[in-house]
This record gives sequence, structure tokens and C-alpha cells, in this order.
Amino acid sequence: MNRENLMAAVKEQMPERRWQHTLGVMETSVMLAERFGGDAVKADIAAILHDYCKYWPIEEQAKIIRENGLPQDLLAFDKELWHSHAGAFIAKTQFGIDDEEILDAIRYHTSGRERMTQLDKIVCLADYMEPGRDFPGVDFIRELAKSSLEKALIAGFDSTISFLLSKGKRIYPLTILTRNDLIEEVQ
Ligand code: DGI
Ligand code: FE
Ligand code: FE
Ligand code: FE
Repeated sequence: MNRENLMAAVKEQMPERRWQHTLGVMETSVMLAERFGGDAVKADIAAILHDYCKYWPIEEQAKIIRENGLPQDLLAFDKELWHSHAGAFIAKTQFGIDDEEILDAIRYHTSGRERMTQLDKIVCLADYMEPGRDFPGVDFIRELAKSSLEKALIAGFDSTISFLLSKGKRIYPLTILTRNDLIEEVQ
């Protein structure tokens, strides 16, 4: 499927404001890839697809995880963590994306993971700081992103973890491992 058709397929899956977010992540991913010497073409494709399953019925997302050997531990944590894994599965099976780097960037865009690839970092950070995002601390993340993917991502995960703490929610352990790993990387 060519890029235009892929974009049309994604747009159909979500409300207009989420499509605008996707356009913002695409633009920001490409900008970060150019800034840090990453693969802008792969970043663009991963960004297009990253939230494909975000608005799918939650039971459908759970079913994809249950029935296709995706990490079962996700099901014990916040439902917001599911669409990224479901999305990577659909990207592969429905859209024939077979580039593991692109699939990983989709798969880990919410939780992060240890030893994130440059593409993982670009898409995850773009998701935090695209122009439509407006949460306390987002301008600080954009400032850090001028010189360091890792420092900006740490600030992003700090903000997510603080948010989850403030809501009394559980935190997916991989998110903590991701933050520890990024801190080690910048030391
Ligand atoms: O899909 P988006 O809204 O664009 O962003 P995302 O895929 O990064 O999802 C972020 C949401 O996931 C955010 O509201 C916090 C929620 N979340 C719930 N539990 C966790 C979590 N995010 C992380 N990183 N780790 C968690 O354990
Ligand atoms: Fe997402
Ligand atoms: Fe995110
Ligand atoms: Fe997103």
C-alpha cells in the first residue's frame, strides 16, 4: 500500500482530533530524524501508524494481545498501553510492514523499552512533543529536544510517571526500566 492510501486508512480509524495528532507526530518525527541523523522515511511510516488502534473497542485490543502471543502482562496494566502493541501487530499483518525497526517503534511508543533504538526514541518523543500537545512541561521537553533525544524523553517519562502517580494508577514496570536505562545513557 502506498503512503497516501496508508494515511487514508489510518484517518478512517480515528476522530479528526486524533488524526491531527497523527499529522503532528509525522511532522515532528521527520524533524527529529533530520535533527539527529535518523531515518526520516521509517520515522514517517511509524508515525502514520503509531495510533492506528487507539480508538478500537478495548475488547478487540485485548483480543489481539491474548490471541497472538503478545506480552500478556500488558493486560494487567492500564488499557492505554494496549493500542501500541495491537497497532504493531496490525501494521505487520494487515499492512504488510515487515521492517522490524518500524514495528518496534510502533510497539514501544507508549511504554518505551530498555535500549531504545534511535527510531524508537524519535517516534516516542514526537508523540510527546508534537505541536498539538499541551500539558504542563511540554515546552521544557521541546527545549531539551533541541540537543538531546534522551534528556527530552526522560522529561517525557517523568511527566507520565508523575501523572500516573497522581491518579493512583499502576505503572508498567517497563516504563520504569526505560527511564532508568535512559538516565544511564546520558550519564
Ligand atoms: O496514544 P497517545 O495518547 O498519543 O500517547 P501514548 O501512546 O504515549 O499513551 C500515553 C498514555 O498512556 C498516557 O495517558 C499515560 C498512559 N499510560 C498508562 N499506563 C502507562 C502509561 N504510559 C506509560 N508510558 N507507562 C505506563 O505504565
Ligand atoms: Fe499512542
Ligand atoms: Fe507517548
Ligand atoms: Fe500518539
